[in-house]
Amino acid sequence: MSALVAGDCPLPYEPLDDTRCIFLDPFVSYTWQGAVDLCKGHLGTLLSISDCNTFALVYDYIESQEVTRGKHYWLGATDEAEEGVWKFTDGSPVPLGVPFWAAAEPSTDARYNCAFMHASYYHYWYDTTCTSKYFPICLRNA
Ligand SMILES: [Ca+2]
Repeated sequence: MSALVAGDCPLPYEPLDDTRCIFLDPFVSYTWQGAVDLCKGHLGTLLSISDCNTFALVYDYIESQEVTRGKHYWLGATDEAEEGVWKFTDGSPVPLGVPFWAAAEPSTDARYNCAFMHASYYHYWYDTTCTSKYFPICLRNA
């Protein structure tokens, strides 16, 4: 299978790999639910990462442009339904530990139920309040 090229992904998405498209908005920040809804509106899902390869691709995408660097991005991961049980918005389990989460993350703080990629710590994952406002990354299939 050949890699997707520009035009294979519906705007505002761009190719991420052979099958997936990515849309990152580095200009408007949202609450976690706001970011979930934004991605749904674009027929995608808020960033879901379940393997190292996808983490690396998204990392490289963020670092590839000056305007997208140095910002916190939401993951579509929450433990709102059950404290300590992290799930993506499609109900699939969120991987724990290295190389995804920062050391000692996620916290055991019951106020912190949404996960984001930390701008100044190699985009490692942290949990925080879902009403924080960070930037959205949506994924969808081409
Ligand atoms: Ca929590």
